Amino acid sequence: MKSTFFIRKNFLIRSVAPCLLVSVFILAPLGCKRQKEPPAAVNNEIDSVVDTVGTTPDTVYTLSSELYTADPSAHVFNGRLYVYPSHDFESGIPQDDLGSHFNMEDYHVFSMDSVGGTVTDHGLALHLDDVPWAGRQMWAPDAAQKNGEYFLYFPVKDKEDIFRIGVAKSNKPEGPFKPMDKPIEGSYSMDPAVFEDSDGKYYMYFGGIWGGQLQKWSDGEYKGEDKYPADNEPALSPKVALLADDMVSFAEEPKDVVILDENGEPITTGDNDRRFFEAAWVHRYQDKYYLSYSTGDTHKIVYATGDSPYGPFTYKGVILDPVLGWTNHHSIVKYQGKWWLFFHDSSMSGGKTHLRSVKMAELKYLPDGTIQRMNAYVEP
Ligand code: FUB
Repeated sequence: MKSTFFIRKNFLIRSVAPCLLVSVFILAPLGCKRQKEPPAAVNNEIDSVVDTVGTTPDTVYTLSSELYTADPSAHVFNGRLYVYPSHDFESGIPQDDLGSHFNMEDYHVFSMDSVGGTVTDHGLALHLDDVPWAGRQMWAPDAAQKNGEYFLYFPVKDKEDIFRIGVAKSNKPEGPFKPMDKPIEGSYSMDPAVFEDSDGKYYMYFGGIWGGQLQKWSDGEYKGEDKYPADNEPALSPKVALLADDMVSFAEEPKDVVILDENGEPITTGDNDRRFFEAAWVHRYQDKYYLSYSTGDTHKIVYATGDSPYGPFTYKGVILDPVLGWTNHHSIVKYQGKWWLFFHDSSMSGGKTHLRSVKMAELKYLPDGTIQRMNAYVEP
């Protein structure tokens, strides 16, 4: 059934109890209560009107009841499922359109050896204070492994308040990670996602608009001011760069990842329901590359497919309808024979946008390779 609802833009900020540094807890299907109909209208500003047609997942698992976490990047290393999230906490910074309220300072890594089993929080993996060039706001990370070494990629603002992408290394997937003393040369903006192709090449996708600062860059240079293409022009694209053998530098200048509509035309700036906002993720299914991303101010996770890791990618549809909270950010991984969507929402904090919780649910493909649209909205 198709229904229409309004998305809330602002949420109240309150303090929360301090989080435990290291804990082990059971992966509880906390989110597996049946989804209720979203409210017909909510308080605060009305931000957009969204059609919800997604199917409710059978089971939604919440990974931690101890920490607020977000932006989950999931990978299978040595047969175990590892999740690299942001670590939300209450810093008291008021909410704004630049995401200043996402004032995170460290990362924890989660892991599990079965879906529905015990989730281990491996404790502090990296702290802002350990990164010599970092200023503030440790946002959505990702990880990769090569030749027994593990790499944590993290966006953080430098001391001039410009987002850069850093790398930290460990000989264990859970860390702790030791950061390089400079960000990746030529990196900018945020939300790095590293994709390992079947030929052993690694690509980093990155970028995000508004608080993600992508609109402040052109031709790889920081311009300082916001510059968006006109509504009828091609939207700003996520970026992709091949990683060098050392995994801590780019082997090439970052390129635009072009996203096309069904007519082969680039998706435009004014197409808020489909244009790229942040949270690029790439995975492979059968013989296609799937680029998925958040539409930001229309709060969806959508996807496009292509024949090369560089694209172009053609828009296909919605993966995840808006969740409770402003942001929507995800990853997709195959584990123990099934595909899983990792995402977050603000249900554990009662709807506070900057205090989110990581969840996972099975992702299903239809026979033609399209992804079954999901709705995991829960009321606060
Ligand atoms: O968590 C901080 C930022 O919010 C992420 O980098 C974005 O993708 C959004 O989820």
